[in-house]
Amino acid sequence: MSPPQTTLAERLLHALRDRGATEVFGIPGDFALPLFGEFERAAVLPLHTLSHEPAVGFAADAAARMRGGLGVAAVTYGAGALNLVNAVAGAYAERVPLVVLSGAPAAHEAASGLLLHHQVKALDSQWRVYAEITAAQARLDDPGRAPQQIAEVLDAALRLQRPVYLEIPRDMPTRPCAAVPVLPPVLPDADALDACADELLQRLGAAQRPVLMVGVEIRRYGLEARVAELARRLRIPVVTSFMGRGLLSDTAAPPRGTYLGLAGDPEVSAQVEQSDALCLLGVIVSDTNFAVSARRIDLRHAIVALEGRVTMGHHHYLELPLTALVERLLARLREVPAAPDLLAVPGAPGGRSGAAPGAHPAAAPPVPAAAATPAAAAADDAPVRPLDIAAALGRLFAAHGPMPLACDVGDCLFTALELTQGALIAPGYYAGMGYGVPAGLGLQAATGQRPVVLVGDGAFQMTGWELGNARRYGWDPIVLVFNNASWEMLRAFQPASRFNALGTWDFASMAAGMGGDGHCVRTRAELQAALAQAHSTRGRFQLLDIRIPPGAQSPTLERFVAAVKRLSMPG
Ligand code: TPW
Ligand code: MG
Repeated sequence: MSPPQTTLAERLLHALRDRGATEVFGIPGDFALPLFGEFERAAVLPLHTLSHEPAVGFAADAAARMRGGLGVAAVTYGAGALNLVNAVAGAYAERVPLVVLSGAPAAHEAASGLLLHHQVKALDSQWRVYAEITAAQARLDDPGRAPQQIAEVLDAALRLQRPVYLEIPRDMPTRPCAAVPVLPPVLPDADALDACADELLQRLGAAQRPVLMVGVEIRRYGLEARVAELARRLRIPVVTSFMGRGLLSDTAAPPRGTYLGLAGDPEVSAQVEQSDALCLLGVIVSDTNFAVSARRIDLRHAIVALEGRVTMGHHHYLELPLTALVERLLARLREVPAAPDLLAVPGAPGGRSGAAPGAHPAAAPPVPAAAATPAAAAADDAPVRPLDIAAALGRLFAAHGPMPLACDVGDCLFTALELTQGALIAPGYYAGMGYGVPAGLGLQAATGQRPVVLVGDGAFQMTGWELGNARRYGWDPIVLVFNNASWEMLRAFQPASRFNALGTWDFASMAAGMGGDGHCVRTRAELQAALAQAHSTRGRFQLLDIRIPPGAQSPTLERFVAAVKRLSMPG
C-alpha cells in the first residue's frame, strides 16, 4: 500500500481554515457525497448539516459576519446549489465573504451525452447563475491547477468581501493534491492613492459642515480603530449608516447616531442633509438610508469610498482599497492631541452604541450596565407591544450582560434598533426574510456565544423549522417570535389588503417536537418571566411565542412607513 497522500478536499479545508473559517455548513447530494465524505474523514473543520439550503447559506453568512474570516456553505449540484442562490445574493449585496462549495458531475459523466439529473438547461447553467452573484469562480477539475485556483478565489473573497464559488466535480475530492500557495498581496497604485488622499483632504478642509458617515465596509475590513483615529485627527463629526450601526461607539470618536432620514434622530438627519462635504466611508448607498431623507442628498457633492473606488464630484479613483486609503489619510494628517471636547455632542443621548446589522464581535462595544434602555415598561398585565420586547431584553442584558442578536426582516428589525447593547447581525439592506433563525444557529456554531434571535411569524414560517437541528449540535438560542399573525410591515404600507393576515400559528407548542421549550407569552409580566426562565435554561433552544395585539407596531416602523409614503406621494 502506498502512503496516504493529502487529498484535494483536505487542501481546500486547510486553505479555508487559514482564512478564518471555523466550520462548514452543508447539505449533501450524490454529486457532493465524496466531498462530504472527505469533510468527515479529514476532520479539519466540523461539518454542520441543516435542513434546507437557504438556511445553510444564512448560517454560513452569519458565521462570517460575526467572527470575521470566511463562511463556508457546501451543497450538491443543481437542486442544492440553486436552492442557495438567494442567500448568496444577500451575502453579495451586504458584503459577506461566503464561500460556496458545490459538487458537480465529473468530466466523463458530462461527456456521456445524457442529460444528467439536477441539470437545468446546460451543464454550465449553474455556473452562469453563480457568476452573477459571486466575485470569483473556479472549477477544480485538475488537481495540478487546483492549489493556485483555490488561493486566488479564497483571497478574492477576503479582498473584495464578497461571496465566491468553487465547483468540485465528484471525482476530484479524493485526488492527491499539493498545498495551496500563499499569494502576494495585491497593492494599489501609490500615485493614485496620493492624489486621492490629497483631493479628499482638500475638499474636507474647504467645507463648512463636513460630516463623516461610516458604513459596513469599515467593519468588514477591520478598520474601526483606524477610522476612529482618522475622525479624531480630522475633527469632524461622525454618524453611522443603518448597516454600520454600532461602529466606533467604543472609540475616542463616538458617532452622534445612526442616519435614518425621516425615520431617525432629527438632529442626525439635519447634520447629514445639510453637510457641504458628506464623506461616506464604506457606506452601502441604499434607499433604506437615503430615500427617506427630508432633503434629497445630492451625492454628486459627496465623497464616496466604496467597493475599492473613491468618487468625488466627477473624479473617480479606481482600485483603491479602503484600508490603503485610510492609512494614507492617517499618514497625511499630523498627530493631534485627543480633543474630546470638540467631538462631544451637546445633549446627545448617552451611548447610542451597541447593535449593528453587519457586526462581528470585535466591533461589539462593551456597554456599561447603566446604558440607556428603551422606556422601561412595567412587568404588568398589559399586552406586549414591540417596544416592550426591546425594553425586556434591555433589562435582561443589563442584569446578565449583553447577548449577540440575530435578527430577521420585519418589525423585529426596527425594534432591535432600540436596543443599545449586544452585537447585531441582520440583512438590513438586502432584507431577505428567513435569515434570523439560521443566522442564530450559525452565530452560535462559529463563536460559541448563545444568541437571541428576533423573528416575525412570517419569517419564522420560512426557516424556523431549522431549530430542530439545534439539539444535535448543542446549540440553545433564545428565539423571540414577534407573533402578530400578520405580515405587519406590508400591512403598514398597504393596510387595505386582506392577504397580509396570516392567522395565529401556535409556535409555542411546536417547540417540544423540535427538541426545545416553548413559552406562550401574552402580557408584559409573562414576557419578563419567560425571558428569565429561558435565560436560565441551557442546553435546549427556548422559543418565546409572543402574541402581539393586532396593529401594534414599533415607533420606528411607523415613522419609516410614514416617511416612505410621504416621499413617494407625487408633488
Ligand atoms: C424572502 C417581503 C418584507 S416584510 C414582510 C414581507 C413578506 C412581512 C414580514 O412578516 P413577519 O414580520 O415576518 O411576520 P412583521 O413584523 O412584518 O409582521 N420574501 C422574502 N423577503 C422579503 N423581504 C419579502 C418576501 C416582505
Ligand atoms: Mg408578523
